[in-house]
Amino acid sequence: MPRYWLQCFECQARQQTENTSFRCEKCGGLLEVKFNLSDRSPNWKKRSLSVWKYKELLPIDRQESIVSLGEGGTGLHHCKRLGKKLGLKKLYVKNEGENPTGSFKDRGMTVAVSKAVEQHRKRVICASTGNTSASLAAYSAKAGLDCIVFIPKRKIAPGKMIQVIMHGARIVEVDGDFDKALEIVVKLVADRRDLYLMNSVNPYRLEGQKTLGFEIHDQLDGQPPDTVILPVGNGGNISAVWKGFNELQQLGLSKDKPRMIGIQAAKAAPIVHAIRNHASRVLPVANAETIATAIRIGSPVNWPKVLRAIRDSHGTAETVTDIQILNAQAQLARDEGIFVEPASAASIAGLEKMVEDRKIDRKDTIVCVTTGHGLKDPSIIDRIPSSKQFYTLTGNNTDQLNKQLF
Ligand code: AN7
Repeated sequence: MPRYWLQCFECQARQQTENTSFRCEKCGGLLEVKFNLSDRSPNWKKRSLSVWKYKELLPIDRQESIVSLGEGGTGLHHCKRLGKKLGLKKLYVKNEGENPTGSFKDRGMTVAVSKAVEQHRKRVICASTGNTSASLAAYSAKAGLDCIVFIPKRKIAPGKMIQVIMHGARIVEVDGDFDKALEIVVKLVADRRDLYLMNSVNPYRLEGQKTLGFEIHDQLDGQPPDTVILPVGNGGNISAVWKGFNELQQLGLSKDKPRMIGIQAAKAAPIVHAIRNHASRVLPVANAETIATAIRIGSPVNWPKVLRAIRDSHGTAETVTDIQILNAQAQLARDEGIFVEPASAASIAGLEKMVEDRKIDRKDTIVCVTTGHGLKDPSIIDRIPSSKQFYTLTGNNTDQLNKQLF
């Protein structure tokens, strides 16, 4: 029996070959990596926290293939001050902005770029709302790969844009949104064997991202939390983290699994609509719009995986408005010293809304995943909720300043 293989998420067919679009050769469904978990008792205890700590459960065959910038091992911060305001004793933030390029994407990219190297690929491609392209550009630089990214014109946060440029990727600005960019990229890869697709339909990427679940479990001393709350765009991350918790259970390392809660921006919330309507499919939302450009996605490709993660875990999905996102972003920064980008603050905003609506048990252990660093998006500077922070010194009049300050 092999250590791992590719299998269809829908019809369970084991894949004989790997096609360029990462779709099932029988039914066209999404693929996932399956591991033979029966004869595995990994001894992880002595290793320090990182994505590659869990290498037995990552689909890379040769150590020499690994392309790493030191990803994973991010902080799980006990948020006592914010927790107190919300009446929650066990509120944690898993801060993925602490990764090398400032987002959770690095967990997936280290694995998928390693796979590209292992398969002797020379050229990688993705569509992106920003963080995927920033991460891919960096890992491609490290691996010496030709990197091409498709991004929606003028809708990328400046911090992400500078990363892509700095790491030397070639950039195609698409007149349209992320959904259009991905559509073009998927068409491109279908005809060309020399392009390796790096969006989250690439199942190897999600394997790296599942280590987010492993780490949370480790950092809570081998206990799964009751609830994990994440922002959702394409839905790769929530599905990957759920897969991680499932594998821990299958390995006998965890009895329980958390409920998975996905948060979307109110005007980009196709998953929330489907969950609310008990629908079997997710219908795309046209003209998705939000200040959280990272999750400005109307047609999430991983929707079948997201619906299953939320429903199997007895979780749910919620919307938040841009105002709620901006308020939560400032509150987390001011109460906890954690500065995250707007999309990430959606998880905090969603938690606050659910606490208010009494949809969260206050005794629960709750982990909010903040997916990207606040410095990614300085463009929101004029929309930070105001508090009195600026004072003026006129001439040398320190007496007057003293009166203002103290
Ligand atoms: C900060 O970079 O889709 O639900 O192209 O950057 O796994 O899509 C980014 C997504 C959440 C949503 N938070 O994750 C891209 C891209 C941040 C993000 C998400 C993204 P998925």
